[in-house]
Parts: sequence; C-alpha cells; structure tokens
Amino acid sequence: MLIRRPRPGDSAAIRPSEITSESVYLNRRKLLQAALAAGVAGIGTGWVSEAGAVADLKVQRNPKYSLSDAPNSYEDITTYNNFYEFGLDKGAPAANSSRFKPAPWTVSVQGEAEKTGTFALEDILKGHAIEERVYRLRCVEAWSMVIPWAGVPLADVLKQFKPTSKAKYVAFKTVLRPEEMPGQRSGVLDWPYVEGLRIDEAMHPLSLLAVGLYGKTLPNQNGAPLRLITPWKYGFKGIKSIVEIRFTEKQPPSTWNISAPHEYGFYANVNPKVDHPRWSQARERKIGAGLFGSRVPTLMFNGYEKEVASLYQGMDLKKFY
Ligand SMILES: Nc1nc2c(c(=O)[nH]1)N[C@H]1C(S)=C(S)[C@@H](COP(=O)(O)O)O[C@H]1N2
Ligand SMILES: [Mo]
Repeated sequence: MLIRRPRPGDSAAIRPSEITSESVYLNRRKLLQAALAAGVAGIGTGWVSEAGAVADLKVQRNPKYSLSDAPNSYEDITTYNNFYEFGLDKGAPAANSSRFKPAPWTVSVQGEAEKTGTFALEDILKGHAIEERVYRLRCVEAWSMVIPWAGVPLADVLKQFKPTSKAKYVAFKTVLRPEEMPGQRSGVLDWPYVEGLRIDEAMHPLSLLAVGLYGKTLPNQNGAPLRLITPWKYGFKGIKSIVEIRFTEKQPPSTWNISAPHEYGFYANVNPKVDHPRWSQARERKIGAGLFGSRVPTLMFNGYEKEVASLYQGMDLKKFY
C-alpha cells in the first residue's frame, strides 16, 4: 500500500476556480475604519477589521533589506499559499479563509520570562515602528517568492517580556479554531501548528514578526494578524496566526518535524547542498516568472550566509537539517 505522506504544500497547480482575483479580493475589503489611529505606529482600533478585509498600515521602508528581484504581485502572494489549516491546495487558503476572524487578537506569552500573561496584539506592538522589508520566501518544496513584508523585528518584541537566562528557545503556536479553519477538522497534521527557534535565531536582526504585506495588514491566507518570518529558513518555519509565544529551556517540538522527522528538521535552514530525501534543494522555481517559472540556483541560507552563518559555526548542517 502506498501511503501518501503530506508535505508542506504540494506543487499542484492552482485551478482557475480557486483563484480569487485581485479585483474580487479588493472589493471584499469593504470600507475599513479609516482611522488607524495615530501614535503607536499607526495602530488603532482599526488594526484588523472584518474577516477577509485588510487595512492600510503606516510602514517605514527599511532599505537594508532589499533584493534585486522585483517583488511578486499581490495576487501571487495572496493566492499561492501554504496554510494547511485552510486546505492543502495552493488556492485553498484564499478560498477558504474569509470566515476567519483575526480581530480582536491576543497573544499568550509564557515560560522563562519575567513578564508573562495574555496581551492584546496592539499592546505587544505598541511603540514599535513597522518596517517594510523585502525578503525572499523559499519553500521547502523548491519554489520561491519575493515578498514586501511589514513587521517588527522579533527581538524587539521578545525583549519587552524580559526572557530569563533559562530561555534557550522560543516556541510559537498557531490558533486552534476548527470551526473557522476547515483543515483543522482533518488529520493531515497535528493541530495546532507549532514551531520554534533557538533564542539566538529568534533575536537575530533578520527575524521578523510580520503584521502585513504590501503596506496593508496581512490577509487571512498569509497568516493574519501576525506570523513569523525567518528568511534564511524554509518557509514552514514561518508559523502563521500566532496565539502563543513561550520561552523554553528545551528545544520545542515543530509540526513538520513531528509529521516526518527524517524529512523536516528543527533547523530547516535553506541549504542547496542538503537535499530533501525525495527531491533536490539545489534549485528553485520562481513563482510568477513565466508560465513554468524560471529555475534558479538556491543560495546558501537563502542568500543570508554572511548574516547568519556564525549562528551555526561548528554544526554539521547535514545532521542538523
Ligand atoms: N500555521 C501554519 N503556518 C504555516 C503553514 C501552515 O500550513 N500552517 N505553512 C508554512 C509554509 S510550508 C510556507 S511555505 C509558508 C507560506 O507562507 P505564505 O502563504 O504567506 O507565502 O507558511 C508557513 N506557515
Ligand atoms: Mo513551505
């Protein structure tokens, strides 16, 4: 018997019926409370509004994080997704997430830190400017996209909770809402989705807590209202719709590692020299670059080798994949 093991998204083509066109999408935005109140980096009561809608954000472009490639279109970024809570096909998250309610939103902060508890999203972000950073997202399935994220350096957010010296890792958890997330009513993965980083990875300046893209709040399919971005790692580390942050002494479990430990490790650093057991990681297909995309070489640490290589000095990256 052949058991088809799930993996972080399939390379199945999007059926036209699954595509939410940009105009349909934009019409759905309705009118938002215009007043993304001043102060607090543009966050107010209109932070995220009704399901399916996005609001403008006040963002400051950070030119330090740019790429020579043009960003993918808003359409590509919001209709070609992996978010198994809403289904397995690339078009499923856009098609099935309109009933998901990303507001109001709280995050529970727990574990090895001085300040723990449940906090409103606005309070966690208070006082932090929202930066726009263009990063390449490299999926473990060997495709990539260029995305202008809006977010706050993860380190800045984490430091306000004063992690103790026992905080060696940070664990993240996605919301569990089977009533709003049809994929969670299936057993394809252990729910809720969980991920984690070593504390030095979490505190690295590249790590971003994203709250938007293209200058607007995150659409549900991209992980509203906040998700993780670690651009030197495979996309599945970028856990979406985060409701819990926990500082831990031991390495936390991660969903894809639980699902298929020989295929997906805890580190998941982009590495063209360490192939997935079932396919090569040497090259990637650029989404949106022509009908079949263009295949280009994958760069070590997704192009961030200079910045992050020192985090893994002395580690055998074939073993710690
Ligand atoms: N909770 C949750 N987070 C998730 C996933 C998921 O299925 N569930 N998929 C991951 C994978 S495999 C990728 S490639 C990225 C895709 O992010 P995007 O859809 O915003 O491009 O989200 C990651 N975060
Ligand atoms: Mo992925």
